[in-house]
Amino acid sequence: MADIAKLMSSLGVDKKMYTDGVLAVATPIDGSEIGRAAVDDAASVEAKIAGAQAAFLAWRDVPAPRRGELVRLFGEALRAHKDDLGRLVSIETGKILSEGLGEAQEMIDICDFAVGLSRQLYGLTIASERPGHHMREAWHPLGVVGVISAFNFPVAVWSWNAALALVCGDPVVWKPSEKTPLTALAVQALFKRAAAKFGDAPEGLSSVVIGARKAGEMLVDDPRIALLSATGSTRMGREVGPRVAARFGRSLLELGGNNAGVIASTADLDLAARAVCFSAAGTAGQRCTSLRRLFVHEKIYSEVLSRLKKAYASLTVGDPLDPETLVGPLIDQGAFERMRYALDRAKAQGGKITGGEHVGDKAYYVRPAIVELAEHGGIALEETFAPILYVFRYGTLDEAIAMQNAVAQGLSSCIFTRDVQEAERFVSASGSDCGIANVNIGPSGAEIGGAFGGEKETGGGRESGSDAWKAYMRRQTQTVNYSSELPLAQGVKFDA
Ligand code: UN1
Repeated sequence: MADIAKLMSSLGVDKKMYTDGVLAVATPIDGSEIGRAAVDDAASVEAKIAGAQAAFLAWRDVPAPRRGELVRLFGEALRAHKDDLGRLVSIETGKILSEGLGEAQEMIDICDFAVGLSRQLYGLTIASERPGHHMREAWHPLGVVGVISAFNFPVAVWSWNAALALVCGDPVVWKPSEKTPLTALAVQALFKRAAAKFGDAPEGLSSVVIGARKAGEMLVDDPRIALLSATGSTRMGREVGPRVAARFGRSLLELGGNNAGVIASTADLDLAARAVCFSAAGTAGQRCTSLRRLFVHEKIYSEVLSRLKKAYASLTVGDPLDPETLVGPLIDQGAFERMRYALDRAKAQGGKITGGEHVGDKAYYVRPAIVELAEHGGIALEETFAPILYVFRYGTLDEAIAMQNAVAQGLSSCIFTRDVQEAERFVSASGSDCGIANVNIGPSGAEIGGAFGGEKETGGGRESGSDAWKAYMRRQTQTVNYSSELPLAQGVKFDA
């Protein structure tokens, strides 16, 4: 693809890095090869971890607002190259151009957030029970952060981690998905430019390791990786979590989702149908926040289904770089086969399937599928990374909430209603059990300002906004005695 050489050169990537290696990279647009990335061997992963650790020793003493300046410069580089990076994301992942650009924008947003944060890494002051003492809580840099990211948000999820980690004083070693190394190399090149502008950023502050499982395992097992942030399947998290815990490292897991929506009888059906289309069919169902299960009130079930089927029929499936396209290809053959498998199982469960066909004969384009199921169970309880929407009827809101919560995952959720009681009930303590609960918007497409992540098998981690930064720092409780007495806490006497 001629485009690639131009994009990579404008983004500043050395040609050798992506043409001379052994890792073949294909675009899901037509399956053609777009690069051969150089792969890190064990010695080079080791060198990058050691480099990051050395960088940590210097970076932790740089004042946080100054660290923020580096992230500001990086955000500027992203702004200047948003179009090229967004296009590269589309080519490497198959998401439509508008979403590729959105991903680059999400990186810019988190950089802005982190720059402000660099002056707000606040701790508490705490009242001491002892005279002449004060207590406070300080947040210190934690150490090297390892990031393992997935193909579907190949660069934004890294940036959520990296922007926060860098202002918190932590270097980052990044292992991107083997399916999307080119965007990682491009982002690393942009970071290098920002670091050069910054002037005295230590070498090793940000590095990328390209490779298979072994490279990821080295990050998981290395005690110098103070925090391992991993995004991917629950199966991956089940391995990573205990291994990091075994060395008492910290992990931040963002794993599977099986996100649901409830359409109540009072909902604005037009708005709900549009939101469902974006969150279930958009990104070809390959967001961890994609809508996968829909509970529709029985009174409006037929109306909603006919609207959805009509809207689905008009979705343009095709080349993600074409501005008319709304649904690009699945990432690869494996994804396509998993979709087929899920639809076969749904059929065996008595599901009524609309859509889901293979479109064209090159690559893995599919029509998004709607599957009407009578019973909530079986394949609908599993996350299939494809545009399949399972639809169910419900009678009472309690019933809908119970079904929506009756899966192993707990990432995102939503309700469509104009009834304030229903909306509040859904987001209450006994409502949705997910990390994200929305009213009158779909479960996907979160802004960076909130904490992102979920409960249960989603892994419990929180990234991005709010106080997610605390995971990247160590908390220190300090008690300072500024008197000449030595009173002991809890009134203990010990007169030696
Ligand atoms: C992911 O799919 O791993 O909320 C991240 C969203 C995006 C991030 C998705 N902002 O859909």
